[in-house]
Amino acid sequence: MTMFKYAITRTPCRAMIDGLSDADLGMPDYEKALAQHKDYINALKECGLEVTVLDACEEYPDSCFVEDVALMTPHCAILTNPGAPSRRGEVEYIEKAVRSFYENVEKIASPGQIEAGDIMMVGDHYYIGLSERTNQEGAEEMISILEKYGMSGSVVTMSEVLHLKTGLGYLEDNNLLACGEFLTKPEFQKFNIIEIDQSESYAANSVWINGTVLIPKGHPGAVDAVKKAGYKVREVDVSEFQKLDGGLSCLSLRF
Ligand code: CIR
Repeated sequence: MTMFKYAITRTPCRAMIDGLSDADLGMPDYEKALAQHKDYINALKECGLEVTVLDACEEYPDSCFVEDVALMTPHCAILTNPGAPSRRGEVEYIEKAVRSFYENVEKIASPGQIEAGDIMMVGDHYYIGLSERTNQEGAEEMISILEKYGMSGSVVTMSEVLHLKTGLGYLEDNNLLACGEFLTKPEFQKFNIIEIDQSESYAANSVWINGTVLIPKGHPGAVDAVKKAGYKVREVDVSEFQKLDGGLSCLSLRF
């Protein structure tokens, strides 16, 4: 089973209030977001991770969502090429931190576009969602890099949510949190699917870290289901990030 040692996060910038969003939940409160981000870091530490906290980057409103700009595997790191034009420049700001942990660093190049929120790791296999942010070329480039290092990847079609992991969360031990269109996808039927009701869809983006599952606060059905499956649960309030379509996984790189 995968065990994670490290996490990289980035302090939200004041400009986050201008981040990309389709959520229609109002504008985030910056001070509240900062406090929530601190608690998120505490939760990562409680799971045994050594956390690197990068400085806020005012130039890029969405830069706290570090998950999208790199994929960290046990064998190499891959810098992505985000499909959102306003986020492309975030990659160069994460590169130094990524290189400080990895000798092998690869890059996705245009016309390939990919955001790692669209990538779900299951052991040595990586599911890649084709979304508005991730195209076929980006997925193919990613798969050929993964194969070069002895791993594998496959594409998943999707249409309902922003990123693949907006609707899916792998909890190890063959357990998969899923919501909406992902419940019936043939490629996921081999997993023990833990269904997240549409009314709690935001909790499908929960994160397994070394035996504990981080779940966004305010989703009692998800908490019950995950506890019933045998996991320890740590709730984290990330309401201000939800306003920007960002979930728990998006706020860190874990490896
Ligand atoms: C965006 O639209 O790119 C950000 N506002 C939210 C990114 C969320 N990231 C993720 O789901 N992996």
